[in-house]
Amino acid sequence: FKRDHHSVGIIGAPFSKGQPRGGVEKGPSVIRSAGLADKLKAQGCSVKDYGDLCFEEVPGDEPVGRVKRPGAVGSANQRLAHAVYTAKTEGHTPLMLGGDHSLAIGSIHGHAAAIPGDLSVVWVDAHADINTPLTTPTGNVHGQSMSYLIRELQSKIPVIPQFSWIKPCVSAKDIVYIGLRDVDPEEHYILKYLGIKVFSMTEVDGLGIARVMEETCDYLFSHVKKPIHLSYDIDAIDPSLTPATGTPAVGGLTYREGVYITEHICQTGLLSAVDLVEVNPQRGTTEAQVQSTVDIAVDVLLGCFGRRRAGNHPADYCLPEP
Ligand code: 4U7
Ligand code: MN
Ligand code: MN
Ligand code: MN
Repeated sequence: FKRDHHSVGIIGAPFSKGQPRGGVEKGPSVIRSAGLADKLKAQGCSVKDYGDLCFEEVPGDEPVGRVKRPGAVGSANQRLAHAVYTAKTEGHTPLMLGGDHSLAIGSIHGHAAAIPGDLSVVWVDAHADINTPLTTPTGNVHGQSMSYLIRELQSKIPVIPQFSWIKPCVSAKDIVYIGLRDVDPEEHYILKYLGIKVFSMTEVDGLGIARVMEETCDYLFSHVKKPIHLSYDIDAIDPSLTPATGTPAVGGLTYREGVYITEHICQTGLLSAVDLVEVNPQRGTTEAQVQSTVDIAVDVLLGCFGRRRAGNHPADYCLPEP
């Protein structure tokens, strides 16, 4: 088991136009205010904060087919891809704070461009976010992100000029989903059609989270060990714990399961980039609900970067002599 000391490159992505609800653009600021950087440093990480990206207004951003706000989503993700690419090539593990989950397009794209071979994706979410522009029931890009990235799906993706820079860069066999429980029929078909590995909440219930993570790694490492992109939607966790999010779904992960996933991925030594998305401080009904959501998001991230519930100490710690 390996737990290297990451240098974390924090990238704030205050973007909400991949879905209709305001407030998710405040995610980066509430997560930073909860002390993320200092807590990462206290557990031995070095941290470079790249600050928040600035996204341009796109006037007259009419839908293309069903796809809403293609101009804003396309341009924000192109900027994010460049930022993630830069952080990665500068030697950091990019940590993208969203914003909505459409941002996984740019984050995964930039990550893939910065590494020599392919990457694998662990997608932790109540939802599969794999609708194509032709199957999406809502038109919201945060429910379509994966469809633009998977090589085997490209013959089913119509041309969207604002997305023409996106090069599909992930193979279906290199993806694992964890936590699914609200999947559209068309998405369920796509998952089966591509043979994608899924641990829905049914598998989490049946196998337990420890076996789910063991099987996730056995599956991903069965050929070559590829760098892992972890894309973590906070709505994977049960909405009784993380209610401040745009599309809550009952029956989610416990706090302990949610953190166990990140502890386990951390100890593979292969974690190469992380997204934490869909924290929306305007969706909680009380201050306590927002606080709980943000605190859990921070704990999930600390688990990604070496925090263990058993405790941690610096490698060079020496007991004081009397
Ligand atoms: B999230 C949905 F129809 N599937 O496509 C869609 F139910 O990033 C929801 O996981 C997508 O929060 C949820 O709009 C996107 C809907
Ligand atoms: Mn999502
Ligand atoms: Mn979701
Ligand atoms: Mn793999």
